[in-house]
Amino acid sequence: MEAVDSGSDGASWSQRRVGIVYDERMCRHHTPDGEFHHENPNRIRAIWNKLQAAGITQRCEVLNAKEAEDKYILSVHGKIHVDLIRNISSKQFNSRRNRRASKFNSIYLNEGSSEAAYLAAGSVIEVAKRVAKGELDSAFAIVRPPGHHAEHDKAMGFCLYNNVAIATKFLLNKKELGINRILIVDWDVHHGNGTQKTFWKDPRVLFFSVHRHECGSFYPASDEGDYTMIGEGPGAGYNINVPWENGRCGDADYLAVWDHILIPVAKQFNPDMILISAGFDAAVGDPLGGCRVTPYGYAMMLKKLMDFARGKIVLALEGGYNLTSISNSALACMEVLLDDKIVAGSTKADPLESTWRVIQVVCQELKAFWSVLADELPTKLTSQKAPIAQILFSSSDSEAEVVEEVLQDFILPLSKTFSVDEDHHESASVSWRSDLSKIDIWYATFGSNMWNPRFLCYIEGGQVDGMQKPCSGSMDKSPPKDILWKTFPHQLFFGRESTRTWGLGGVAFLHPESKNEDIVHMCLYKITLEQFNDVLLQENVSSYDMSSPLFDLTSLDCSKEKGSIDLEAVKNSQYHNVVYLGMEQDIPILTMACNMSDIENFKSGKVPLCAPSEDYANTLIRGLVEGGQLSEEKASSYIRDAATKPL
Ligand code: X5A
Ligand code: ZN
Repeated sequence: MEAVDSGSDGASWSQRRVGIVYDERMCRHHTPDGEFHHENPNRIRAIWNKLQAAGITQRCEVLNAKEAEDKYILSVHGKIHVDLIRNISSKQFNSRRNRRASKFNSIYLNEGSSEAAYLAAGSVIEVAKRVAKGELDSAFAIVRPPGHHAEHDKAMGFCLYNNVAIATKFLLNKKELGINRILIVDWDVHHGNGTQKTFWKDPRVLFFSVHRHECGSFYPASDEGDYTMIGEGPGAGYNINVPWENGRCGDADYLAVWDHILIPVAKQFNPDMILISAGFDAAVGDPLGGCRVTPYGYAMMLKKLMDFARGKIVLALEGGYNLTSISNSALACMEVLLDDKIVAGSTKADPLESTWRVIQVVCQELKAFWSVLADELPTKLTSQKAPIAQILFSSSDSEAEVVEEVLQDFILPLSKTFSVDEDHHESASVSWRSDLSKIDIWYATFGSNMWNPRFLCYIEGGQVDGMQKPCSGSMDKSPPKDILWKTFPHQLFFGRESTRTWGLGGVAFLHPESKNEDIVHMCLYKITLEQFNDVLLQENVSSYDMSSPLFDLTSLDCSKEKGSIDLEAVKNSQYHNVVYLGMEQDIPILTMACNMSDIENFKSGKVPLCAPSEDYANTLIRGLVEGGQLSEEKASSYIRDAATKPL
């Protein structure tokens, strides 16, 4: 576990106004007989205590819980249901309570239940209102009983009133708040059936739920949670279910769903506010969930949502039954809201195979409503077999490489994520793509990318002959606008013993400094600076999250001036040094090389020079031949020379 500092400078206004609501009265809802129940008062106590011990509550605006007014509850629930919940706790109901509770599915009731239910709903309303008004930037409501299973006239699944649905209706009905589009993200491990029903035909509310489904056998065990349930009438397309086929899902699976479904759709939907049904029962260690999300995973999921609605986010607790897991997860989320730091603790790098399948069917189902989902997922992703972890820790990898890849996957992305300038927080993370998409550059390649089909994987995604794993592709999948070849006075050489993409054998490197006697053949692709960023990320096998670009206009100027620029965010990777090679048709030529200290490491033998594997060499030769640059024979000797010439 490693903490990564935000890098935000203390001088700027770094203190975000984050609200938090907790009230001991919500602990008075418990089983009438004192029997153990997973949904018990210690859940919110544990979270509250953890946040206090971590110094979080002291930095937040702590609000007292408020009971919701009936009129707000009635916007979601029927009168009969409200009457029942209101009266269930009074003395004369004593004997009837158990009978009443037993009529519901997974519900218990005692004399404290009504008050707790009103406080839970009222607390979410209260913080949502303050965030909507801008009195708070964001907030977390530590409430129970949970809400997302509760339907119009039905308590179920430990839920009495649907807290999040009630607060959502409240915001929409208070026109003066100016909240017209709300995104509800339900990451509780169970399907949010009650919330789905409430907004089934309502296009003002985009309901997104990711949950264990298992063909409708996991609680609440119906086909309502299936991906085919997309809403109806004007609400068609505004209900998105991501149904896991099994448990075992972890950070990589959730983040893949975020990257390929939720975040693109959120961009298109452009919510005025986000409410999160924040159950933590998908957390690793949960007794009911069976999933493996870590605090780091929750932090990343939340962080990615902060780019929308100007950060107006309200989290409301739903499920989550391992006291330690929910406390640590909640803490990680609070740290994201406070924008200060994040803790890397994830170990699984790749989504399950079934996850790609689910992502694909969801996109299929909804692409007619959300054009951003229409892009085909790279087909190879859907048949992905080899988890990165296997390759990561295979015996052929040097220890340094393992350490470096772990660094790239878990530490580096964070340090970058949190160095976004406070004042430019929203604009920087949302608009860099469209800015950089207007600028063309030549990306000069000297390795396997000289073979066009291989380079296209970086744009379109996928995998070609010889590659051990598929690429994710660029966000903008338009092909290069032009391709041309040039030679430059730099040395090509081969180093390292193996790589993730090509397996055993050295890969191509470029000496960053030019020397007259050297010559390297390069294939230049005219792509946008936005695409170049996506290529950079893939070249450097990092899971840096791109909330800001790796290489922006300032970097471009800097590289022109200095000849090259070393990228901090991917500094432990192999092609971190962007080298400027001059202009061509008024467009800058950029390539990716190592830096001089890497050259020293190669010279000293600290990192081995190593001839390319046959497969890899053949890919380069193929590129040179198909590109019309060299005959097969000349190409082979060109590669052979490069592999044997000393540095
Ligand atoms: C809110 C929540 C779970 C109900 C499970 C019933 N409910 N077996 O997590
Ligand atoms: Zn749940």
